[in-house]
Amino acid sequence: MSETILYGYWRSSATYRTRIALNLKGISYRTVGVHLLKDEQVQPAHLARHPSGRVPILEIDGHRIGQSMAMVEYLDETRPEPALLPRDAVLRAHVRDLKDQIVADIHPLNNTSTLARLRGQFGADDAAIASWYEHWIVRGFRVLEQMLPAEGDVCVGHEVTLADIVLVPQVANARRYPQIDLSQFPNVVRIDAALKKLQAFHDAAPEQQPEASQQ
Ligand SMILES: N[C@@H](CCC(=O)N[C@@H](CS)C(=O)NCC(=O)O)C(=O)O
Repeated sequence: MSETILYGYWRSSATYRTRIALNLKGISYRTVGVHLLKDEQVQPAHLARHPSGRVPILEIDGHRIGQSMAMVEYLDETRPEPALLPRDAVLRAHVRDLKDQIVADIHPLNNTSTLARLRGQFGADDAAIASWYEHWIVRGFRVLEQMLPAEGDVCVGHEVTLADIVLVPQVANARRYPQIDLSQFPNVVRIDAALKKLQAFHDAAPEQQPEASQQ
């Protein structure tokens, strides 16, 4: 069987999603670092892997996949246990609804290249960037807070799903901006704390990656 390789950046939340899914599925893999602060994602060596110019890229079963959610769904389709989507169609839709609140509606607005464009094209300084970042986190987390259950350790039902895989990395991103008061989102904070106790989530955390100690 071919080696599984995750091309990513230790602090990237999209890479963090894929690490969680690989761990949940019990797949061993090797990481190849693509340093975002050195713009390695847009260098020819990385573009040759995938034209997106982003991380992560996953090499698995002899294929390369871009987009963290395409990776996670591929893993779920080819390694069905533990399932990352409920059987019930309504619950599946709810999981995808929650997942896209983050993947589609929050994350791209606060991505590194979006923030760089705000600086480069519109002269945004650090304060303006922080305010922009906070705006989209707070708006998105207000939605999540209302959609999440008032009790329990996961986003939907009793099992870990795609929604949990994207929630924890997004909360980690939010915590990088200390002015964002997460106490206004008690359901988000409770579920994040519970999930991070699971081995697959713990081992995938940025601070557990070897690069974290090299900073
Ligand atoms: N929708 C993509 C997002 C990938 C993405 O934007 N990754 C970020 C790091 S979290 C990145 O590569 N940023 C570098 C850039 O935007 O140039 C996915 O889920 O994989």
